[in-house]
Amino acid sequence: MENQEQLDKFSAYVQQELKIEAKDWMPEQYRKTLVRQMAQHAHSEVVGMLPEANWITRAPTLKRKAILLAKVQDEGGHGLYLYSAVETLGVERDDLVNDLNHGIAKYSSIFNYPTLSWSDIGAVGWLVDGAAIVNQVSLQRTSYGPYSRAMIRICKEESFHQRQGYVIMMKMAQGSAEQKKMAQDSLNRWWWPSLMMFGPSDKDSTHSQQNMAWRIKRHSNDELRQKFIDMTVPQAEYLGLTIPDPDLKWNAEKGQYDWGEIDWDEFWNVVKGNGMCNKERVAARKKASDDGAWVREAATAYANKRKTSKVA
Ligand code: BYC
Repeated sequence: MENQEQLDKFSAYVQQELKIEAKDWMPEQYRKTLVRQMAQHAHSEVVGMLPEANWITRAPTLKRKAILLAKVQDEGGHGLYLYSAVETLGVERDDLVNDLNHGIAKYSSIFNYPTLSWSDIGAVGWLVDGAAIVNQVSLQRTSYGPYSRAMIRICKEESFHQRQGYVIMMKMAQGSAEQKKMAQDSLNRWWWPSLMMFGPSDKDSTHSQQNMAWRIKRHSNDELRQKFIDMTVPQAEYLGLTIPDPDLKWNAEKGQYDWGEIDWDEFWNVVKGNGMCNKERVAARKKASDDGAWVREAATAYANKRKTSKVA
């Protein structure tokens, strides 16, 4: 049973920038929304491995291959920290993964777009990891301790990911005319989906208000999106590439960029499962799980055998 006194005490506690830990009392709705967001986040890390893994065998040099392998492996690790952090809220990781494998769970819309060329790997690192960092730096100050600590570690690795993507983009943008064209094409295709990663505009965001009050979210979707744009436009200029937004211009009065309208129909279409790669991504996760069933069975059989022999 939750009473107003408990809820007020909880709110006052998070307002003091104190962290909620796994065994602390929390409103049921706080727990539920954290499970929702953290599970979606964990799934995003795991599904996010797929578009990049697509290029491991085709990386242009051995060095690039080693770097990409390390990055993709890091994303798997991020998924593991996050699944562990969600489990502190009393849910089973198997159930969360099961929801993902059956297409019930949400994950970031961005991973439903295909990686068509090597420069897409640059664009993913630069823009997708760049957007993820802006969001996750803010989440380092989230009120739930295990999530906050996972974010601190993840952000360190994301910085390397963003940098490796930008280095690929530099190489492509300074390469032959054909390579520069590829880099521009990647920017054209990844720019708007990257802006969509921050979620619906504040007026359409269902969870923001309550989650900001509970300090789960520290900045609104639109604030973070603006921050990402202001940070990334000069980086595109340095590369000599053009952001595909005719309405983009510096607003000296506000000290930030003005920019065009996001295609929200496209966003919701992808979120609802009708993006270019939604079905392919879920099928790939399901196949990985089915292919790995024998490993889980063998590990369980071995654990049972050890238990029996110990008892004996
Ligand atoms: N895609 O009320 P709102 C990475 C949903 S991976 C899909 O604003 P909230 C990487 C939202 O879930 C990093 N769905 O929600 C990995 C909600 O639906 P439900 C991924 C979206 O939670 C590999 C509804 O729309 N980062 O870096 O307050 C390789 C209403 O939205 C999206 C995270 O997961 C979306 N983009 O705010 C490379 C960050 N946006 O649940 C890179 C953690 C919204 O009511 N998550 N929806 O059915 C968050 O910070 C927040 O959940 C969001 C949304 C800002 C994304």
